This record gives sequence, C-alpha cells and structure tokens, in this order.
Amino acid sequence: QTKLLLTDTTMRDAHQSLLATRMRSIDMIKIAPAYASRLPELFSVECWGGATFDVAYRFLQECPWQRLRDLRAAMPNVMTQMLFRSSNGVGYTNYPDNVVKEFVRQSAKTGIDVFRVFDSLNWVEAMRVTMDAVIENNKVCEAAICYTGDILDPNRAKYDLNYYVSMGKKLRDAGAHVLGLKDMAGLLKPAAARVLFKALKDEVGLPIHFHTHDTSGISGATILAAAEAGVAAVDAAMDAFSGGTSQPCLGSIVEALAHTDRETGLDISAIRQISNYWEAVRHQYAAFESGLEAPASEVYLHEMPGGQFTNLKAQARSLGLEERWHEVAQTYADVNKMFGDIVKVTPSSKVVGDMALMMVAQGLNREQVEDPTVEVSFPDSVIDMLRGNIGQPPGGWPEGIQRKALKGENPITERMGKNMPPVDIEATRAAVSKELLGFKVDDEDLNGYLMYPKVFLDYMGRHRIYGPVRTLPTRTFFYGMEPGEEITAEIDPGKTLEIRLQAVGETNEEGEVKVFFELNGQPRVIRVPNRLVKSKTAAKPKAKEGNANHIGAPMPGSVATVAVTAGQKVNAGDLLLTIEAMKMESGIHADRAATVKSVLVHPGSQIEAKDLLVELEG
Ligand code: PYR
Repeated sequence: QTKLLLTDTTMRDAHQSLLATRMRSIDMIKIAPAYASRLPELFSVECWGGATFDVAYRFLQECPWQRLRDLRAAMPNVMTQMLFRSSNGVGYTNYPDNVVKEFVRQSAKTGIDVFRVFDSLNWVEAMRVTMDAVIENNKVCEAAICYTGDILDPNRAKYDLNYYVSMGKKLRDAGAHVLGLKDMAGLLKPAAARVLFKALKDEVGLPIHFHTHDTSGISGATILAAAEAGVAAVDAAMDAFSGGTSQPCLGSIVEALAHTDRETGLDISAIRQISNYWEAVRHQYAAFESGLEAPASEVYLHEMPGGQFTNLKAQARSLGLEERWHEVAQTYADVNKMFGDIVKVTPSSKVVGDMALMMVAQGLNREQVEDPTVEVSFPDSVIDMLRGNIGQPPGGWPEGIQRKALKGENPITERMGKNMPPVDIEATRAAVSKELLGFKVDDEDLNGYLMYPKVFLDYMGRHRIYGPVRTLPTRTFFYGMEPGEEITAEIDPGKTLEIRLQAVGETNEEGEVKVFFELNGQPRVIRVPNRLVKSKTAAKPKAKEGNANHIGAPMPGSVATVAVTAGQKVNAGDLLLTIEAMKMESGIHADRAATVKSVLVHPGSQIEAKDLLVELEG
C-alpha cells in the first residue's frame, strides 16, 4: 500500500455545504501561501467550480476568474481542482457543446489542474464532451460516478454493484485518468465501501478518488474502510470547516492513519495551524450558518446532498414549513421514488426539492400527484427535467408522471447539447462589449457571460459603481463599519487605502446620509442613500393567505423578469414573472384565467417571502 492522498475541500465544497457558498476570495488567498509552503503533499486543493462560480458574481461582487488566478499564483506547487457539471457547466441548465468546451479551455488556462466531472443523472453520454475537452487541454480528467442508494440493500437493485462497476468501465473507456466516487449525500457505509472499492479497483483499474459528506456522522469510518480497500485519494475539509453536511475532518483522518500502511505523510502541525486560521474565518460568516446541529441518520431516508440540505431547509423556512421539516424530508424521499429513483445532485436534486416543497406546501401526497384525474401544477424545473432537458436517468423516466407533467408534449431522449446550435463566440463578445458601452470583454468575462448572461451583466453594472470591493475585509463587506473603525484595503497590487469612518450624519428628506471619513489621513465626506430608511418606508404589502387574487413571493430573493402588465388577460399556466432565489431562477404562473390588476414589482426588486408581487382580478 502507498500513502493515502488527500484533497482539501475547504475552499469549495466545505463552505458550499456549511455557509451557503459565501466564502470570499480574500479569505482564501491569504492562507493559500501556507498551503504552498506547508502542505505541498496534498493531492489537490478543491477551490473552484460547483456553486462558487455564480455565487461569486451574484452575492460577493467578485470575479470568480480573478479568484482562480490569485489562488494559482499563491499556490504554484499545489494542484487546483474544480467541480464541473458536464453539460450543465457550472450552471443549472444544459449549454451548447461549444460553450462547455470553451469554459473548460478557459478554466484550464486560468489555472485548474484537476477537473472532477459528473452528470446529475450519471448519464455518461452527457459527460463525454467535457471529458474530451479536459483531456485535449492536457489536464487531469477525474470522471465521477455519483453514488446513491446502498449496494448491500437487496431492495435497491437499481443501484447495485454491477451498476457502478459498469459505469466505471464506461468512464475508463471514455478516457478518464482518475475515477471519482462522488458520494454527495454521504450514503456510502463502511461495509459497502469495502465491497464497492474492491470491485472498482479490480474491474476498472483506475486510481480512485473518494468524496463524501459527514451528514450521518459516520463518514470517518467509511473513509478508513475506503483507505483499507485501496482508494488512491479521499476528500476532507480542514478541521474547522469539517463535519456535518461538509466533508469529514482532515486532521483526524491524518491522525487515524498515522503509523499505518496508508499514512498520509501530511504535517499535522501545519494542518492545525491552517485550521486555526479557518476557525477565525468561519466566525465572520456566522450569519450564513444554518446547518445541522447533530449527525442525522435521516440522511439515509431522504438522500439529500450535503450542499442542498441547508439550502432546502432555508427554502422551507421561507415558506413557513420549517416546523414540518421531517415531512419535507419524507416527501423528498417519496418524490425520488415517483421520479423512478434517481441520482440526486445539482441540478436533479434541486428538482426533487422543488417538487417536495410544493407538495408539502399544497398538502399533496404522491398518490394524488400521480393520479391522472387530480389537477397538479408542476414546478417548471420538474417539467423541464421530465422533458429530458437535463438528461436521461438509467431506465428512462416513469411514463405516468412524465405524461401528466408534459400534458401530451413529446419528451426528448437524445442529449440536449447534440441539437443545440453552437453559440457564435465572437458575435457574442461584440454584443456584450456593446451592451457594456465598449468595455473590452476578455475571454474570462466572455465565459462568465456565456454561463450566466444576466448575472454577469448585473455584476458588471455594480462593479462599475463600487469598484473592487473584493479587497474589503469580510466583516466590513457583510456588516459595514462602526464609527471610529479603521480598515485597510488593497485596491491594486501595492496600492493600499487606509479608511477610517468618523461619523454618519442625520438622514435628510431624500433619505440620504452624509458619511464623514478619512482616506489615507485626508478628511472626506460623501452622501449616500440610507438603505435602512429606504427599506422601512418601502415595506411591501404582503399577499393575503387564502386570497386567490394575490400572487405572493414563495421565498426571499429578487425579481428577474416580469412577463405581464396591468390590464393584461392571462390563462392558467401563463408566466407572470420569474424570480431568482436559492441559486435558481423559477417562474411564477397564473393558476387560472384572470386579468392582471396590478404588478407591484419590477426586474431587480428585492423581495421577501409572501411579498405581494402581482394582483389578479376576474
Ligand atoms: C455542485 O454541483 O455544486 C455540487 O456540489 C454537487
């Protein structure tokens, strides 16, 4: 046996799974040199991809490419790793093949060494374009099998040992350098791990990289079983960011394997020192903690991915369903069965979650949803998935529910990307540049736009006003400054600003305040809108419960588009508006024929749960 290799996930999956993906670049870049000097034996540092890409633009006002460039420069001797959703890129929908290839090329160029590639339904056909692109760019292609079910459970024959071995062989034949086993919910148990990894090792023959989550509290035991069974590498998070819905504890794994034949060779004092840094960082993000207070064996019932758990819980809370969480969990399991028992990971997990929340909110059970005589208004994401737009699960979609949701429309069974026309990259660059008033759109920006057009343009708009806020200290970025407080921010390499807040004046009639501060010792004053006052005077009316004319916000977020105007007639199913919340854009539709009486929001409006969005009449 050789040393067990470790990937540190702190900069990607750990904060995605514990803190709603909110970790800022500055907190990563500060510690990156310590990884380079003290832990160069790590297999890799997972620091990019997954949800971090859009959250950076959307919520942190940062360019994700700059994060990658800065990390690359600070850790030139450590492999960087990203998570890539195959034809869904780092988004939630299928993209044309040339967009996927272009994104891989740019990620490789900016600084990714290892691409962990997966498909949310384990559909190998959907992974090939990405895998080929990674290989063409001379980077490490780690193709991952997503693990679900329990190979030792005879009642779960769909995902038996043979299923995983045969998928592993397909990925090997497609050119994978490393076989990933992505246990995104943390379902693999120690005894099953021994059987699974032995079979994959013997029959596929690729080095295996194991990823799991500690929601159940037992993943450390599974890691040790995997190490005994001969996996080459495992994922773990630095101690302060480990456990619960995150990865198992890196320092403890290193200690547990000391003086064994899988000794990791990592310096435990370096791990402790780096983890102490992460501990202080985590405190600054307390507002985003919404996690699991104790290990939960319920994960074997619902099978929610670690990265989804806290999001879904927050969504349930915003719908007033927090008290009924265990019902949501049971319904999530029922929906999975109704969809034919599928792999649940971004984006398929989001679809199962949307359906489960809708059923609990509306008091519907699986029998009623499947009954062709009961009218059900399916969430858009469900209709889209059953159309075949995010791919094909093993054995296809169950016909009954598919027919009902699609109302007679024919689903597709081919890979969506196959029939999507390529995007004209240079014409898009020119159009984006024009939209941004002549701004020179480089390849990184262009790839940001191609993944998330609206999110990118909104980010650029804010960036133009506020500048590089990524360099502000995290506490200041999220919570602002106190009078008397002094901070330092480096706006360009070597150009540092000392900012001292002196006082904030009274709010004038326009709702503005004067802010007195010192900039590098020079007194300054500016007037800014007082957002607190504004939000008080602009408190929005709420949708009245039980009033069918009131269309309220299902969750907090922002309005993305408005599709109707006052006076317009709408039919049941017509789109009224789309909202952006919890990583996804979702449509809100009329549930009957009516006339729009008034529209109370516009694109960009910030909304709270139950805010009145549209009023209908007739
Ligand atoms: C992601 O796609 O973001 C996951 O963590 C699975």
